[in-house]
Amino acid sequence: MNMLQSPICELLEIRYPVLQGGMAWIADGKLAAAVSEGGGLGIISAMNANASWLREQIREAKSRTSKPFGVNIMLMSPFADDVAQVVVEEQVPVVTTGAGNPSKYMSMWKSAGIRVIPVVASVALARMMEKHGADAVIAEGGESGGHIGEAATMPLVPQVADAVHIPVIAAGGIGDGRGLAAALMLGACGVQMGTRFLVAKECGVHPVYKEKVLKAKDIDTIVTGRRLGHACRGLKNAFSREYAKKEWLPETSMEELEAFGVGSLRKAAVEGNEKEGSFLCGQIAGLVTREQPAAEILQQVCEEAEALLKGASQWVNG
Ligand code: TUI
Repeated sequence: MNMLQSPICELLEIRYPVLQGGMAWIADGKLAAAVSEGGGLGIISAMNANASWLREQIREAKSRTSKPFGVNIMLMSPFADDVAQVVVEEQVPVVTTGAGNPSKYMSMWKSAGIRVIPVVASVALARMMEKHGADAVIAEGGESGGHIGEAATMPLVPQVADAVHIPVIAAGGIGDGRGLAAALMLGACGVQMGTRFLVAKECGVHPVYKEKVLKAKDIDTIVTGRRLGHACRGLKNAFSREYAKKEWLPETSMEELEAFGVGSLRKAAVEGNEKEGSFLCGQIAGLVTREQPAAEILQQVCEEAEALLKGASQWVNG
């Protein structure tokens, strides 16, 4: 049988060229192991947690799978230095980073034999990461959930692909085989999906969160946080609407805005608090309508992409 082939499959020792996004408060050792067992690359989100929580989750993943998995390090975390050390001690095969510039950790990770794949939201950072020895980059467009940059996926991916010689993985607005096939056409070697895996059976996020993503329509997300310099995309609800209203009022101080957001990710993912929670997810939520095992998601997305790519010659005459 024909199969999708991509340089990142060899680089990461995975069957399908699909990574699971590192979702704060959501992507734990259990989800990561399920995605890796299914043939993709599962990723544990180190988010704002401390070293001992991360170590526990890494061990949980190792107990559930012998396949490679990764850890996503959110560089704005107060524990970034600590968790950067834990991935070395635990010999995690792959590290992805987000929300910043990981240059200061690169040589430590590379000499530990870790494959390093920073998330970039610009060509400039992609170039810098290649120079620092990154094995690949994830070019993430503003259709993504969570913290986002300025460019959308469609223009970002080909520009990053032209700028670097290392493999590029596309992220943002990708949730099915069409998105994967399109990403390959844009010059990517694979994709990262968050929102689609958020509703995986093995994902332990609060059921209210899953339900909200499954019910979301195309224009149900909103971007907040631009004034503080960390734009974040999530579902429209009482929390995000209130934030959006407060955000640009002259009487709202930066401190007040910061304080308003504190704890909101946990309230959504752990408590399922519909009013006060921040339900981060991508614009592709409108396309995500069914809870499925992670392995089934991977197989379906890749089979769909294979069929589309095989049929693509229909557009060429002669
Ligand atoms: O990081 C993400 N998504 C996230 S992180 C997160 S937790 C959070 N909590 C509070 C405030 C903000 C976030 C929720 N979702 N995606 C990867 C990503 N990285 N998207 C965009 C970037 C990015 C943006 C600018 C990476 C680097 C960058 O510039 C770095 C520099 O210094 O040049």
